[in-house]
Amino acid sequence: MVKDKEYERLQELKEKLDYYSYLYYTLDRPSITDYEYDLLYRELEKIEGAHPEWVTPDSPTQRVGHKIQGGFTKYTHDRPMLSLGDVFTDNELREFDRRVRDDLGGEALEYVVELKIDGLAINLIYENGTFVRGVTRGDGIVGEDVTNNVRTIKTIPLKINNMSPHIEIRGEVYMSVGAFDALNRQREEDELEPFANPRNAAAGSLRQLDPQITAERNLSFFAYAIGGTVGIEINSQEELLADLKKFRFHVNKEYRKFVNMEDVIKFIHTWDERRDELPYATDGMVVKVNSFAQQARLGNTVKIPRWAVAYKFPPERVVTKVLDISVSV
Ligand code: NMN
Repeated sequence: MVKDKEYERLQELKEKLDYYSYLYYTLDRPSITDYEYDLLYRELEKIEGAHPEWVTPDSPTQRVGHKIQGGFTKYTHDRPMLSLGDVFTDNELREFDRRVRDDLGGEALEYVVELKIDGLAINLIYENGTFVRGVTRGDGIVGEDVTNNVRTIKTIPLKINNMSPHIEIRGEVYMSVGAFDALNRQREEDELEPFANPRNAAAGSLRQLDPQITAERNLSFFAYAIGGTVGIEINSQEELLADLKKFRFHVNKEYRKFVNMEDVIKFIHTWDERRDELPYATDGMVVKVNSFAQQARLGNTVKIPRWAVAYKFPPERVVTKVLDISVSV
């Protein structure tokens, strides 16, 4: 009887701590003090210490697990993780728009435009509301199972508000500018080669065999897509982003919906000018046809979807000054 109560308390603590972490890390809106959180955490550790058989990988105490022996195993994605076709100019965006409209027989459509975060794509699998696996994109068909490292990322929920027996959530693991600068400062102090950019740093950090190192690297996650699922009906990208938020994922808030390409182009240029203000690196913007029914009709080529395109920002302008004399080459 007492044991049952203790077990119930353990479940309650796991849920509460996961929820408080979500408020704290994903929404940036904690509802309890760190002191209160730490007391609950310690209570959970105590119960788990007395009952090691009750410790499960979805416990908040298990975010940092053991070292992986012998490298990562391969995992085949249920649905391929396609890459996006790149465009570099406004006219290429207009061409994309013309082709999409032609293929849809001239019917009305909407575009959802999102920032393209410069990190690495990952596939997260949840079963009955619990995180079970995290896999890198790899070649799009087969990726590497980096579950133990993914679990260390605080904005990746261990429990979600969706009880589908199988759901794949896709998004970007990235390193914020703050975390990247701190990491490189530390590496310079330790006389190690600094990382060239936040994407390399994120990729290197996610592929560590020791999750402790990944945990220290302070990675983050934005969700933006869905892969194979069972029993979920979502009709558009806009609806998907709203649902991902409800499930407890961190969704980048800068996305907008448009009905014509000229407005998309203006929006993209606004961000090209302002992207230095963002606390994470971006390398472009993604334009997606909003309706999933229209996406399905447009279909995919072997490698890329025909309903989305990535506009790549030109490389950031670097001003070189030598002894106060501007040098032009
Ligand atoms: O490793 P975790 O459990 O995420 O905690 C790290 C730090 O963050 C701790 O100092 C903890 O107190 C704090 N934290 C606070 C809350 C809160 O709701 N006040 C939630 C998650 C973590």
